[in-house]
Amino acid sequence: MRKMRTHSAPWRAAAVLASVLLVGSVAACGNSDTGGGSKDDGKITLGFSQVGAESGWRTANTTSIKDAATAAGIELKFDDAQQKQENQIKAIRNYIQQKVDVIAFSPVVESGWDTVLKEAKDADIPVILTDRSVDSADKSLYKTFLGSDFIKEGRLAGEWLVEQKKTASGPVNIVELQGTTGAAPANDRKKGFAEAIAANPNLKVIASQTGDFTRAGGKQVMEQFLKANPKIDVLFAHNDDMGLGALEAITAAGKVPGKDITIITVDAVKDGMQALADGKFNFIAECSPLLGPQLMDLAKKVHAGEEVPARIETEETTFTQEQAKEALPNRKY
Ligand code: GYE
Repeated sequence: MRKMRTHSAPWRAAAVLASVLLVGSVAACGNSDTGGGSKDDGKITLGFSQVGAESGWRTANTTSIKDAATAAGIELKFDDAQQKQENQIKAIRNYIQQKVDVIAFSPVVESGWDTVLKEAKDADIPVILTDRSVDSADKSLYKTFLGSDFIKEGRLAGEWLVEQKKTASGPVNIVELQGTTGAAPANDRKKGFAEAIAANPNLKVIASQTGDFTRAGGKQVMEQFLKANPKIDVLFAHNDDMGLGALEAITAAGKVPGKDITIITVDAVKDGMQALADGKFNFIAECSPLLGPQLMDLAKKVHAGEEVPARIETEETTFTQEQAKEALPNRKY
């Protein structure tokens, strides 16, 4: 800036004010170099806060996002929150401070996001929810939610069971391994499953507890279930990994998984599909982790100020043991 020739107090004040305004407007502009957002090369910067690395699904999801960012020429800032909401909030605040162009995240739990989402909105940074949603009443806090219909996944799991057990004359005892407490897929899969099995009063969930979506959690909780309940007919696990952990507990208890205990899971990652093809699992409702390409597409659109649908649902299917055998050779994750 050119130096002022006069040194009178009003001029100095005006000069200071002018430079403050100038700096302010440059900093507010998402395309400035100083902001750490988009560079002169025109690259979009996307700040992404991932839940963690708790499952095969999550690992595949992370790979999909990283690969898709590279392919789309988007600069990705990636943070692993280790299944902690406070870490995600910290990461989002960092992205706001760095003035990234777009923020995306997969909220570990559904509640408690309004404040930080409001901060992003006030900073004019569009937010995309991916994989899991939030329960905020104010839908203007984010641009779109890209992910699966978890209620439907739970329902499909339950409907399959209702069909299998339609001739059962006595009680069918079900144990349930829930996902992370407060997470959308845990809440919704539980709900969808419960709604579906209500069609047959013989089907009863006798125990339901969180295994945190991990193999270790699934194994440990299944051990407790087996100790406390002499007759378990069915296990519904909210993801493959917990089901895989539970297999160890079931075998150690001298029972045959897939025969003595019918096992239903969600996800259809490779290890889950292998267990299904091997006859250890009985049914999987698919949940696709390959959200990267769609996410990058959305990031470009919201950055350009284009309208995007408020909800984009992932397409998915279900697998029986026979279908798993067929699909396994071409399974990418
Ligand atoms: O099913 C589970 C993962 O949010 C859909 O999170 C995702 C779930 C997935 O840990 O394996």
